[in-house]
Amino acid sequence: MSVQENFERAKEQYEKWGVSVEEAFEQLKKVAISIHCWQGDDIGGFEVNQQELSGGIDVTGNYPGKATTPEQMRSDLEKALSLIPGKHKINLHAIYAETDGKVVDRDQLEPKHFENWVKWAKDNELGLDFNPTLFSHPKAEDGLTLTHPDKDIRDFWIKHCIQSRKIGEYFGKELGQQALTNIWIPDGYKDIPSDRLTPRKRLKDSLDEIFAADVDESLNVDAVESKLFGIGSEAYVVGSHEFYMGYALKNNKLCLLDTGHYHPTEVVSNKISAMLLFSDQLALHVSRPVRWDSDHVVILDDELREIGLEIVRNDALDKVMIGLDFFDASINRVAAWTIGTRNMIKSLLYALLLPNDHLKKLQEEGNFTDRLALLEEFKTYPFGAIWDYYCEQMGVPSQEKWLDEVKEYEKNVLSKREA
Ligand code: RNT
Ligand code: ZN
Repeated sequence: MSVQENFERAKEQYEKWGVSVEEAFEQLKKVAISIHCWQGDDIGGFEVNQQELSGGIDVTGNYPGKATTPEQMRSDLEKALSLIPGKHKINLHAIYAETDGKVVDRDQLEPKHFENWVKWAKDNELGLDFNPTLFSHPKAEDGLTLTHPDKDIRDFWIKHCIQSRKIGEYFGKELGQQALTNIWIPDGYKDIPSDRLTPRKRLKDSLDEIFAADVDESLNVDAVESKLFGIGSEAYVVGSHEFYMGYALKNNKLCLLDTGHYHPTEVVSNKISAMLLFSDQLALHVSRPVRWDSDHVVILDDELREIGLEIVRNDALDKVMIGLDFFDASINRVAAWTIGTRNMIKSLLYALLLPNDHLKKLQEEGNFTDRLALLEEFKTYPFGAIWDYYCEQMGVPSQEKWLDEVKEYEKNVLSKREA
């Protein structure tokens, strides 16, 4: 049976529940996922004086063929994007600046250092998001940045964050699509602090200074990303969830929730409805923690499905900015992007195909038997047939056919790169 025939049959099954598959497609097409560039080069960046990765995050694996130049990275992204249905955004970090062989320190970065990215984004009809890079730098060697006791070091990073917001503003202006600039800092301590308050006060003051700089909010919106622990900051992270939740609510900033940044059994899916009652928007870093914040490639697991459901059934597709954050250097990196991003989109489609109003009603009526029974039965509905058809409609390969294209690309391009 053809993809089309399978689709027609599958569609009937969803339609008997009053679900419009076409309407689901229309909604899904409008969702832009913010695809993180750093899966492409193991968060190396293109700085002239490239530093080793620091900040308590780690990438493991040495699969050949990683991007070592901006041109290579853009070419790899284009390959991945050709295998992912929809129009999306690319999420850059400050270390991906192009400075023409000159050393430009982070506090001196400007929009002009991202001109090539903007041109490329225009050519490929992509939006861009941004992140200041407060790690992999001599001034972040002790794991402290915006909370550093040394004012000069704090000032350096404050300046970097202000410049970053201006770069986000430039993206928004050039691309006609608002950019999200997200601040994540590694600051924390390996062992039990004797003072938890002072660093947090300093973080609050640093953020106040950063956000005092004038940036057009219609072009750039700011987010702050919390964390529970990192390598070397196991006992205490200054920018905890409570810290940023309070800060964001009070200062009208977006909270960014990374799915790997909570206690192991704590889930982001359960936070979305709560947070959206108190703020208009929310940002996500969808990742997959395996026993720790390991940043494995996102798979279509229970939690990803639950995140999709929470966004869709709460009518929050335009309130939750969905970004990805994983980095696996043990597999083909173009495949990693493709797998993770396709899964994120799949989870939204899965959610769009459920009779969510009916399921809500069952709960209101206290009919927990039907609620459980249906939620379980829908797991084996012919979702794959709908997904395959969507992919073909959107001009990208269905099923695992994309893998052949990645293999071709590996043979013709990636394997020819110097190790
Ligand atoms: C680290 C944070 C942060 C980084 C990226 C590279 O734990 O998740 O978002 O992964 O900025
Ligand atoms: Zn993150």
